[in-house]
Amino acid sequence: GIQRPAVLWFTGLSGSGKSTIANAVEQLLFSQGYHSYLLDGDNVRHGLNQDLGFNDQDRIENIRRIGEVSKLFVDAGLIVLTAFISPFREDRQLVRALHSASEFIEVFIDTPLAVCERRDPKGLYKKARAGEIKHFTGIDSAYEAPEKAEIHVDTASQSVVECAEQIVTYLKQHGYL
Ligand code: GGZ
Repeated sequence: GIQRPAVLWFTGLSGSGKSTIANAVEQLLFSQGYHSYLLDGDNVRHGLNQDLGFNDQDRIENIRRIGEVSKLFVDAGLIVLTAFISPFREDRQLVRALHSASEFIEVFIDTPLAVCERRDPKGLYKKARAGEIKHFTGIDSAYEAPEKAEIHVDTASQSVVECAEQIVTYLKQHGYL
């Protein structure tokens, strides 16, 4: 169908569900005939940004490059989804400023640290607690939660599919779809 291009900029802790929910949104969009593209760790941190790690400077550069790439994909006419922790408010603000106002939709995947740590799907929190991983977000590196995200997703009260539907509903109500 006809779509107004934009970026859905997911932010949240490791294990919060960003990638899972972004994938579910992509499936909904695809099944309704819309064209989207998902940028995540698999296709960005392993390629374009493989020179970057997790200290503050590298995270800042990671987000800066992803912001620029998201702009290119929006210019190409797509609904772009990005699934990165993007822990620093200032960096998200810089990406927002790169896009025109209605093109940038911040999506806060609000899952408390305690829940992410209990899930610990890759065992990374355990390693971070043991000091085997340094600068881990939420443990010894900051996560600055958004104060005015366009979409606030409460993962405790909704299933993955309901979270995805909340986001697609927002896009429809605001004239993107
Ligand atoms: C946070 C880390 C770290 C550290 C490796 N801190 O749960 P995951 O595994 O799949 O998602 C995390 C991912 C975070 O990369 P991002 O590019 O999203 O981060 S940022 O936006 O801050 O640049 C986690 C893994 O990489 N990982 N080390 N120290 N997450």
